[in-house]
Amino acid sequence: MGRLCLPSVRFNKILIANRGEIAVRVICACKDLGIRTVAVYSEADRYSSHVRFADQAICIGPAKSARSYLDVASIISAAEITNVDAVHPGYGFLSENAGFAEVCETSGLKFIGPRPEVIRLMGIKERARAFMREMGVPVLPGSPGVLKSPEEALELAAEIGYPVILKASAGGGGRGMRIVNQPSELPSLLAQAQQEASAAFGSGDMYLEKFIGAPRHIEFQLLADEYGNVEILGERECSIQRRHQKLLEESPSPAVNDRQRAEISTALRKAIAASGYTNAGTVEFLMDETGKLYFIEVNARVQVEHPVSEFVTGIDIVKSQIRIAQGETLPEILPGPVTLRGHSIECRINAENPDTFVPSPGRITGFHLPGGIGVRVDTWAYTDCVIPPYYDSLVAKLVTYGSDRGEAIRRMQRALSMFIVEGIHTSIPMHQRIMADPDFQAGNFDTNFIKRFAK
Ligand code: MV4
Repeated sequence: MGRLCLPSVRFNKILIANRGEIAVRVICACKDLGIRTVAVYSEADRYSSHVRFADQAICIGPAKSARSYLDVASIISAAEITNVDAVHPGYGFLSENAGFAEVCETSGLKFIGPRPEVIRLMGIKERARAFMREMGVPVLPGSPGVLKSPEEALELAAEIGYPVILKASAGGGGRGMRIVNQPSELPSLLAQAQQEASAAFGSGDMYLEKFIGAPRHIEFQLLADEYGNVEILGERECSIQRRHQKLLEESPSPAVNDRQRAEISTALRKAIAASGYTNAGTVEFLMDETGKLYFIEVNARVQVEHPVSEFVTGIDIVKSQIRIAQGETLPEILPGPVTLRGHSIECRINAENPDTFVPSPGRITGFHLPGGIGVRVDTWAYTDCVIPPYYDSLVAKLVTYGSDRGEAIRRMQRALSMFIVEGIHTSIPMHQRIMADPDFQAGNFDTNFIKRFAK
C-alpha cells in the first residue's frame, strides 16, 4: 500500500521578519526543527536578543518601522542575500499584509501564513462576516453587506434595534468603529466614520451590527494544513484589555462550556476548510450577556497570546505553522486528537506605568526571571538591555499552567512575585492587583473589567 505522495519540502533556512519576543519564539521553533535562522533588525535593535540568537542577522534600516520592519524591499533583499527558503512574519508589522505575502511567493520564498488571497478576504471584515454567516457560523444581526446609503442604514438599524455599531470594512481590531444610540445620530456618525476610514484604510466602506455593551472577547485558535484538514485548538478568553490592547489572556475561557465549544468548533472546521484558509489563525467572537457567541473577525496570523493554547493542548503552534508551510499534513504534525487539559494564563509584561499605562522605555538595570513548575516566560529582554521607544511596549509574556484555573492563578501570583525588572516601570503591579481581584478569581468579568484598575 503506497502512501499518497504529498509535495512536502524541508526548509533549510527561515528569515524572521519581526523583532522582540516573537522573533525569539520563532527562532526557538526553528532550532527545535533543525532549521537555520536569519534575523532582520533595525538600527535601534542592534543589541536585541533575536539578533544574537539567530544564525545570521541583517540590518534592514533605521529605527522607524516604516523604514525597517515594514520595508518590503529591504526584507526581500535580506532574504535573497541569505538564500532562505521561507519567511515567518510573526504578528503585527507585515503579518497580515497580502501584498507582502504575494511578493514573497513571486520571489520564490514560502510565506509562513495563509495564501495572499485568503489574507485579503479576511481583511475585508464585512466579507469575512458574510462568508461565516453563509457557512452557518453565528454572526450578530446586522447589514447583509456594505452600507449603500444613510437611508438603508437607518432602515436596518430600526429593524435590529438600537444601539448599533458602525464598523469599517477595512478596519478591525477596534479601529474605525462608531456606536449609534439613536436614529438622529446615525447619518452624521456614518459620514464621520466613512471619512475617517477612507483616510486611514483607503476605503470608506462601512457595515453595521447590533451593539453588545458588555461583551466577553473569546477567540478560537485553529490550524489548517494545505489539504483541507482543520483542527480547532480550543478558545482563549481575552476580555481583559484596555483600548484594544490585551493585557491578560487565558485558556480555556471560564465562560465557555464543553457543548458550546464543540458546537463552535464543528461550525468553524467546516467554514475554515471551505474558505481555503491555511496555516495558523484565530477566529474572534463576542459573547453577549446571555452567553451566546457571535463571530466578529478572523486574525490571519499567529497571535501574542498563542502560548496559553500551547499549554492546554500540548501543541507547539509555531512549529506547526512551519511544518504546515513545508507541506506536511495535520495528521502527521499532531500527535493524536486535540484535547484540552488544565488551565493556562498569560500576563503581558509591558514597559509602562501600571496605573497610567504611559510607556516607560529605557534601560533595564536589574532583571530576574521566575521559573519553576508550570511557568514559561517568552521574552527578548535581559539585564542592561535598552527598550527602544519606537515599537510596542511588550517586554515579556509570563505564562502559567495549572491542573485547574485556581492553580494557574496561584502559580501566576508566585511567578509575578519572583519577576524582577528594575530601571523601568512595568505592568507587573497591575497584574498582581488583577490576580487578587475577587471577580477575576470567580471568572466574572467582561471587556469593561479593566476600567476599575485604571487611575
Ligand atoms: C463590537 C462590540 C460590541 N458590539 N461589536 C472591538 C475590537 C474589534 N475586534 C471588535 N470590537 C468590538 N466590536 C459589536 N457588535 C464591542 C467591541 C469592543 C471590544 C471587543 C473586544 C474586546 C474589547 C473591546 C473593547 C471595546 C469594544
